[in-house]
Amino acid sequence: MSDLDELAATSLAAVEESADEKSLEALRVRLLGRKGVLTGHLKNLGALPAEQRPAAGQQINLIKNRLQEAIELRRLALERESLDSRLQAEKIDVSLPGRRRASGGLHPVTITLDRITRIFRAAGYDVAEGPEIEDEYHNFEALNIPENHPARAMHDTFYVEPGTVLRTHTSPVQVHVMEKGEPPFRMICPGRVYRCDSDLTHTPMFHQVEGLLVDRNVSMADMKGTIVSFLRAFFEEAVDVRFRPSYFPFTEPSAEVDMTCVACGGKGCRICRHTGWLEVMGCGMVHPRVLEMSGVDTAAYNGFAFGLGVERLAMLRYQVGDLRMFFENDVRFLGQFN
Ligand code: 2NL
Repeated sequence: MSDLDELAATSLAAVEESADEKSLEALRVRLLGRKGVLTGHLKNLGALPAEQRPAAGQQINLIKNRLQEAIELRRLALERESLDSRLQAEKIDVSLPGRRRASGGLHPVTITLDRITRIFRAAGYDVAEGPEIEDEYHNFEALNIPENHPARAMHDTFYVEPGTVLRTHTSPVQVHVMEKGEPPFRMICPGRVYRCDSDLTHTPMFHQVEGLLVDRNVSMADMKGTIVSFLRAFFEEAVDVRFRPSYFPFTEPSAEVDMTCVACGGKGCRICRHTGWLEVMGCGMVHPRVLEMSGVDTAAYNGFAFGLGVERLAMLRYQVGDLRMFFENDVRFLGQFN
């Protein structure tokens, strides 16, 4: 009888100590299974003296029932524990904010192109585009750039094949428009242009916007007013503008356009090389030969044109000191413009 009491005590302790459902089940089989310890005791009842059998049988059955109950309770507890720890491990905080996908943005050159385009559209200009590969006629001849002009030299122009070039300016687009249409023309031509030139301040590809206005009785004053208004709109400042005589084969007269240095306000600094002025574009009255070659009646019409470098204007507006920043595509640089 005391053997049975001890068996009950150690078995109950083992049930309480079993750490998981698998070892608890192994323990159950060992104690209560068909070949288990308790079953063994029941089978051995016959070996006891007849007067001891009922009490012993009763006690074995009592222990069996208590163990069964304890095992079931322990099983439920372990089940609950493992469910709790799974729930804990798989817990998600549905109130956390979502992970945002970093959004891209426009390149500063694109932003600047859009800005220039918007200003001229508002003034009634059309936007024209054309191919980056051109024939020499449209890139040079039609713009009054003769065969032996320095701009034609191999070192400035990328030749695709003899007679075919990567456009060195967007003027050929304007030539195409004039060839096809009838005046008046009011257009800007934005786009990539190519020059075989590469150093600190020149890249083999850059962006240009050229403008052309052809109508009756167009004057230098119209050109100056247009350019001054554009620069003030673009820089959002009451900048001063001056026109310096210059030379382009496709305009006569021609001028370089300077404006108040945006960095020092005209006082003189490193950016404007202590002149107070920045050169920002070129312009002129369209050479009559250029109009004639494209089929415009020069007895009735004349016009003005201008050309500007987009990267240069972007550098001045955003105070970027190095042209190469626009072409390295470092996202830490690009990300600052949106
Ligand atoms: C500059 C100077 C200029 C033009 C471009 C032009 C176009 C036609 C006819 C006449 Cl179709 N002229 N374009 C005129 C004057 C100057 O660009 O320094 N650009 C960066």
